[in-house]
Amino acid sequence: MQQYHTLLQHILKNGVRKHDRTGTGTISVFGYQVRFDLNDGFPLITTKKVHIKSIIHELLWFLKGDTNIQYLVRNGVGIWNEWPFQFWLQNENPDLAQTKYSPAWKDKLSEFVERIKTDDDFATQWGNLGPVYGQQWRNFEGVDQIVQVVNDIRRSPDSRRLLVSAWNPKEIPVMVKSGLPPCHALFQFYVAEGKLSCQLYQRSADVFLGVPFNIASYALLTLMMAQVCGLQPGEFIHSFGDAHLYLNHLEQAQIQLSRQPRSLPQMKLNPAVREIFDFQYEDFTLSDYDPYPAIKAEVSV
Ligand code: UFP
Repeated sequence: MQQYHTLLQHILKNGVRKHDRTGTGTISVFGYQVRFDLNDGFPLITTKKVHIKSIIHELLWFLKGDTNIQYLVRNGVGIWNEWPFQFWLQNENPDLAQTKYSPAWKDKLSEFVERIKTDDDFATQWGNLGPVYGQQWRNFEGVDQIVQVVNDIRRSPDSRRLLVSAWNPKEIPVMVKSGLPPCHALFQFYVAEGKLSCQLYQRSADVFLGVPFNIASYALLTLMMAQVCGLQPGEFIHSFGDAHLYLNHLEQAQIQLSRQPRSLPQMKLNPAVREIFDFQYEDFTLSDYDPYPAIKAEVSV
């Protein structure tokens, strides 16, 4: 994962100070590209521990076309909780919403998550993130882009039109209200010499916290798509718009850079799965993952 370390170094060296929506402040570069050959191993960062379970469940959740966090919380995945929680809290207790990460705020978050898990009506009302990734992938104004792209890869592998867009300009205002407009906005597949590659355009990237997840997620999607299309995996190419380090992640980035990357783990998919929507959590096996310990950092919401 030298490529990821080079990106961290590039931002530390060349990033310019930039204000941002969250108020935290960043150093940022515009435009960068990283390539991973999926035959070299599974590109999961080794210089800190990354929670692969969340990545797998989130990807299955996108593929289901689901936009309600209930599936995620029932599977112990909390990565999307803060957005609907803050939205709910602004209705419920606006003062507490201002005290993010205080003990009382954290208690309330646990209570919220528990209610989402157990109370279907509450989850329907407050757990939905709006028309985010899952919906755009499976129902972009009535178009199931995943079904379409699988069919297109199978029938016309040489096509230069193998794209999926989560960026739906008409629905951006609705997404802003309850969650985030897509960060990983657009991806394209490419077939050559029997191998499937994927390139992602990510408009905005929290390089310390978000990007290790984003790399693993799209690498996994590429492996899954390759298998169900009868192809070998090729490369995952990650193209960035605003690639930034939040100012409260700089020390963590230095700690990570002081660690020497280890050899990459292997990701095995159950070879019996032949359709993209048939994958279950149990169909994925990660082996030889020997990361350094996790590094704590606050997420800017
Ligand atoms: N972010 C990521 N990857 C993701 C995701 C969010 O890096 O998958 F959902 C980060 C990027 C940015 C923030 O720091 O979340 C989104 O803020 P904005 O919409 O202002 O770009």
